[in-house]
Amino acid sequence: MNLLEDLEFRGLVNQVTDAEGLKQQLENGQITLYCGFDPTADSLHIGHLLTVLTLRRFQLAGHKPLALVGGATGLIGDPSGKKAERTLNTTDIVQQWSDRIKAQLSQFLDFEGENAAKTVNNYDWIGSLDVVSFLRDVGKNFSVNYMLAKDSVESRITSGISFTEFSYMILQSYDFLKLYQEENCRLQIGGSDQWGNITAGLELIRKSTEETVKAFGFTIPLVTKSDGTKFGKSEGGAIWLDARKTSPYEFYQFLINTDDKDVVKFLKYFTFLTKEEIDGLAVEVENAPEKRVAQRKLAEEVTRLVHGQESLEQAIRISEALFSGNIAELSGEEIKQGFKDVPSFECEESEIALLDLLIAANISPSKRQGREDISNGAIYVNGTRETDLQAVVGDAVKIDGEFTIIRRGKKKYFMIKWK
Ligand code: 383
Repeated sequence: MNLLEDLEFRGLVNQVTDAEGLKQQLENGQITLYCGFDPTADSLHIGHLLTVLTLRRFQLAGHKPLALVGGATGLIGDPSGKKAERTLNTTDIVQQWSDRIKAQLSQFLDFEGENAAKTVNNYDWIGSLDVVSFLRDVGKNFSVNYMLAKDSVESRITSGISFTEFSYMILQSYDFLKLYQEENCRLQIGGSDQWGNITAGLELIRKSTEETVKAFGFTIPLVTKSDGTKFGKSEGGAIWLDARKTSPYEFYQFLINTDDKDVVKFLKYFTFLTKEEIDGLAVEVENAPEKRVAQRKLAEEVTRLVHGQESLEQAIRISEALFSGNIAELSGEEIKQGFKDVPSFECEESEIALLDLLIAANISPSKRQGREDISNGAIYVNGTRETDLQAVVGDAVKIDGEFTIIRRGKKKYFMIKWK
C-alpha cells in the first residue's frame, strides 16, 4: 500500500483540493508538508493526536513534515468551529504554551535523516509584520466577500465576530505562502475544521506567485463516536497528552473503554498496526467481544506511543491491580495514579483502629454498620480482607509510608493519606 492508499484504508481522507494532482506529486518524490497547532492550552489533547500522527505517516512514507506552532495565531484565536469569540491570552502565557506544544509535537516526529522534520513558529514572521505591509501586501489579496462566505465567519455573523478573529484566516494563509516560498512546502493538512483556512491559503499562493507549481490542501475527518457523544472527553474533562494533566493510567483507561463499535476505526486512526493486524483484531471484536482484545491492543499501542513503554507497563499494572484487588504490590506513585479520583481521607494519627477509621473517613455510615461491614468480610485493607473488629491500621499497611487503600464491598475504594 502506498501512503494515499494507507490513508484511505484508515479513513483519514476527508477532503483533498486536487486528489489526482496530489497523488502525482507524492509519487514524484519527497514533498514538504505542514500542519499548524495553536497554543491555546499548555498541552495538546487527544483530538490533536490524529493530525500529529498523520504528519508522522507522511514522514514514514518519506516526506518532510513541518510542525508549526502558532505563536502569533495563538494570540489571535481561530474562529473555525468555535461558536463564540475567544478571550485573549497574554503574550507571556502564549509564549510559555508555545514551548510546551513544540516539545510535545517533537516527540512524534523524527528530526534526523534526509526528510528530517522541523518545527517552526509563525511568530517569527508574523510578529514583526507591520500593519501597512500587512494590509498592502497580504490583505489586498482577500476580498471581504470571499471571507464572509467561509464557514468560520458565516456561522458567526449573527452571534458576532471581532475584526481580530475575522482576520485570522489571512494570517494562516500568509503562513502557507511563507512556507511555500521559504521551505518549498507544497501541502497543508489539518482537521476538517481547517478546510476554510487551508483553501484560503491556496488562494493567496495562487494570487501571489506566478509559478504554476501547485500546492495542495488535505483534511482528515473529525473523530466521532458511534454513541454521538464527543470524542476525547472523560468525566474529568479533556484527555491531554501531558502526563501531568492526564496520567498514563487514565489515558490507558480512556482507550480501553472504547466501544466495540468504535474500536476498529480508532485502531486505524491512532495506531501504526498494519491492515492485516487490524483486520485480525476486527475478527476478534466480531467473535469474542467480551475478551476486549482489540481495546487492549489499542490502549497499549497508543499509550506506548504517547507515554513510552515504562508508563504503559505501569498503567497495565495499575489496571490489573484494581481489577484483581491486589493493590499491595503497587508503588506509591502507581497508587497516586490509580486512585486519583477516589474519596480520600487525611489521617492525623500514625495509626488508628480500623473501626474508627471507617467512621472518620466516611467509609461506613455508622459504627454499627462499620462493625457489620468488618464481620461480614466487606472490608479490605490494601486488597486483603480484614474481619478482625480489633484490627489497627498503621505502619504495616502504609504503601511507601504514604497511603493505605480501603475497599468496602466489591468496588468502593477509599484512599487514606498519612501525615
Ligand atoms: C495556525 C497557523 C497555521 C496553520 C494552522 C494553525 C492552527 C489552526 C487551528 N488548529 C487547531 C488547534 O490549533 O486552530 N488554525 O487546536 C487544531 N489543529 C489540529 C487539526 C485540528 C484543529 O491543531 O482539526 C485538530 O488538531 O487541524 O482543530 O499556519
